[in-house]
Amino acid sequence: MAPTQRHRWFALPDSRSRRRTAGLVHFALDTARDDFERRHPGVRFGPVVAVVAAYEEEENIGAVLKSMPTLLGDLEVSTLVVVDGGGDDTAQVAIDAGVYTCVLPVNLGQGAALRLGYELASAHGARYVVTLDGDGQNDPAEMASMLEPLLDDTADFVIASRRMGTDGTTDRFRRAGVRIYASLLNAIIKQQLTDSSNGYRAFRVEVLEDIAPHLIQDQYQTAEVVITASGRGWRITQRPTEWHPRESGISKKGGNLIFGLAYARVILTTWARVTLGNRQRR
Ligand SMILES: Nc1nc2c(ncn2[C@@H]2O[C@H](COP(=O)(O)OP(=O)(O)OP(=O)(O)O)[C@@H](O)[C@H]2O)c(=O)[nH]1
Ligand SMILES: [Mg+2]
Repeated sequence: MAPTQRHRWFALPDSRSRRRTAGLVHFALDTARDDFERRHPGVRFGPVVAVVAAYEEEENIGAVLKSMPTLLGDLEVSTLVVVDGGGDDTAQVAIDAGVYTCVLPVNLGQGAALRLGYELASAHGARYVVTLDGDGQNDPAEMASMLEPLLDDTADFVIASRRMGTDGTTDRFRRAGVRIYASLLNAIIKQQLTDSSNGYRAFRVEVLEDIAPHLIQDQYQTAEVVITASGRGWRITQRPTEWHPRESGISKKGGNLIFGLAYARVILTTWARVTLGNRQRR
């Protein structure tokens, strides 16, 4: 039977620029997947995969990769750097460090780069995935502590907390933002997280496989991941860690006001999406 026109009253006209952008994003992702397969044919990762999304971090990422563990207990750790486009030598630094490297031809944003990392980790044998920044703010030596709740089976998803540990930031607005957004997020998802915007996280791979189809944020992705995982019933816990000042360069997330507004928008829109999705499923 031909589809009725009734439900098309409120549909927006199809936009060529939206189609073009979607097509280019697909093209960039496919190019990066091909690049990865060519660089690492038939790879099988260790059970722990550390995923680092890096955009123009040539000055910082070498030190991060040097301190990456290769074994935690009897679990082998593989490091995967997803180079998020950019015009510097981040990719070469990662390749020279001997880690798995996947290079996006253009900058798609941290959220998109991480989603590609989750996909590759899951496809090539990861059981646990740890994400951390390439700018030196997270300490790879704390990875064992991050994984502990997963290995003890007391949680499915672990978030680092600079508030329970040490916060080396000198920016008091950022420090206040961490508290304000954690409170807002806790109020809506009924958790007691102290640092929900921390990018240092450890997951069972099943959590990522479950939430990945629901993730759309390209930049301010930490809140989206927490709200989605919580809404889908995964157990979340936190671990004290140390937050170091950026090794060099500046945050690419914009000034504090822009960062703050964009982050609040992500919290509210993701919450609306997850709540609506859950209602429709019931
Ligand atoms: N900002 C930004 N970061 C990206 C992007 N793609 C990958 N990243 C990486 O994501 C990590 C976090 O980015 P930062 O700009 O340091 O943002 P942040 O750590 O959340 O915030 P700061 O506290 O300001 O450093 C770094 O390792 C970046 O290299 C991108 O498009 N934009
Ligand atoms: Mg940073």
